[in-house]
Parts: sequence; structure tokens; C-alpha cells
Amino acid sequence: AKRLEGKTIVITGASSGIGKSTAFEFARTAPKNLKLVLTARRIDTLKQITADIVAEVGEGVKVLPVQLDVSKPEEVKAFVGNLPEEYRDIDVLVNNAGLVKGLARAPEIAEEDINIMFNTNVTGLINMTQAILPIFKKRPEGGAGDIINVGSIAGREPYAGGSIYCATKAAVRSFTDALRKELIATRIRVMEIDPGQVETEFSVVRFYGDKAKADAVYEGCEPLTPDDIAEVVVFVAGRRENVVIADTLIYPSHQAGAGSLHKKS
Ligand code: NDP
Ligand code: 8X3
Repeated sequence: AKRLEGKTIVITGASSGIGKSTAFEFARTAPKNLKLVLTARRIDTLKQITADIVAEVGEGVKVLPVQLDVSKPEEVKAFVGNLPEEYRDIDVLVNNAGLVKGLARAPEIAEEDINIMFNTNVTGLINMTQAILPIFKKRPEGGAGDIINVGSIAGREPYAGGSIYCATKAAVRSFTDALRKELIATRIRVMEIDPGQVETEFSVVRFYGDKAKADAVYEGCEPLTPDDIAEVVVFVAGRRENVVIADTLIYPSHQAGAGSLHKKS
């Protein structure tokens, strides 16, 4: 907790699931002196989460909700400059915003879905990283700060019906690994966290709001909770500065691959 004290942390996709849990987990771990910038498209939800965090941990954590659509390059470009001065000295960027749309197979994949997934999961993550890296690079020793990218098992093991989503997460993986090499002479840590099955709004979004279809995904399974992943995010950010948890893959006990889930009958 001491190592996180005084840090400014930006989380994308903080209105739900893993991002929201990560916000709470940072606040609980370093409740004395932390600044959290919570971003997503749903600003009202972010405001509620902000109030809930402060109600739980107190005023030691400063929380700023900011509306940001990472798939809009102009919004990302304006993001840092629009932050109040006291939130601009960012130490940790959690690139978590992401989504899947549908289970369609080529040649039936809607162009709109392809664009939403790539613009959010890939271009959005890259643009956020490029917006914040100049802040990191101003620090001594070539720069310092943490970039924590949320990938997926889907980026390692592509599956039928998930070609586009899997391709976006494979792209996250390539970008992350190349960036770590580009920044080798600095103290900037580039880390990737790859969850397996986590129950969040992920499947509701995949099935365009159809909650019954989403629930069926988790029937007979015991998925991870978003808190399980949040604990890992906060753990990697809290290591000694010379320790880089470059890569993690996190499954629930009955999962061993993208489509490899043991279902209780
Ligand atoms: P949720 O749907 O619960 O949360 C996704 C978050 O991303 C929301 O806060 C949403 O906020 C935000 N988001 C979506 N599009 C945008 C956008 N254009 N701009 C800004 N924010 C956006 O799902 P998860 O918590 O599960 O997903 C978080 C990450 O974890 C994603 O990258 C996902 O791919 C990854 N992941 C999830 C797994 C799972 O099984 N759940 C497994 C492996 C990886 P809003 O709608 O308010 O913009
Ligand atoms: C989410 C994992 O395999 O359900 O990233 O698409 S999967």
C-alpha cells in the first residue's frame, strides 16, 4: 500500500466490471493518499461509483469521474489537457476499456461491430497510451510510470465466432510486447493482464443487451469475479519499481483455455 501512496491512477472502462472493481481495489489498498481518474462513456454511473468509493474509504482518496470514449481519437487527444492540474501527473494507466460484439462468423460479421471492437480495444488503447507516455517520459532515468493493459485469453487462443475480438486482443498483446522493448532503457513498466472467464457486463454487451443469453454463458460454470482481476491489477502496480510482472493469465479453476471450460451438468 505504501508504494501506491501519492499516485495518480487513470482507469479506462471504470463504469463496470473489471475497471470498476479495480477502482475500488486501488482505493481500499491505498486509502490515505491516492488520486483516481475514472473514465468511461457512462458519466452518471462514474459519478455514482465516485460517491460509493468516497463513502467506503473516506476523503483520503480523491476521485475524479471523466466522460471519455476511447474510440474517439479527438476525445483521447483532449483528455490530459482537460484534466484539472492536480490530476495531470499520472503514474499509472490501466487500459481496461474494451468490448465484444456478437458471435458472428465470416462472412457474416457486421462491419459496424468490426469497427467498434477495433476502434475501442486496439486504437483506443494505443491512443490512450500515446496520450499519457509523454508524462511518464519526463521523469528521471528515461521515464517512469506503469501501463497496465487488459488483454484476454482470447488474444492467445482464437476461437470460432470470436475472430474479431480475438484479433483485437492479439493486437493488444503485440503492441504491449513491442512497447516494453521500446521502453527498455526507462523505468516505465509495461504489463499485460489476461483474464479468462469473468462475469461482468461483457456477455450482456456481446449479446446486444440480451441478459438471458448472457446468463447462459455462465450456467454450470463458476466464473471469476471482477474483484479477482482487480486484485491482480493492484498487485502488479504495487511491486517494487524494479519488478515488472510483464504478463499474467488468470483462469477460474475449471477453465484451461479459451473454449475449454468444464461445465457442471
Ligand atoms: P464490462 O462490459 O463490464 O466493462 C467494460 C467497460 O469498458 C465499461 O466500463 C465500459 O464503459 C467500457 N467501455 C466500452 N467501450 C468504451 C469506450 N468506447 N470508451 C470508454 N470506455 C468504454 O466488461 P469487463 O469488465 O469484462 O471488460 C473489461 C476488459 O476486460 C475488456 O477489455 C475485456 O475485453 C476484458 N476481458 C474480459 C473478460 C471477461 O470474461 N469478462 C475476459 C478477458 C478480458 P461505458 O459503457 O460506460 O463506456
Ligand atoms: C473474454 C474471454 O474467451 O470469453 O476476453 O472471449 S472470452
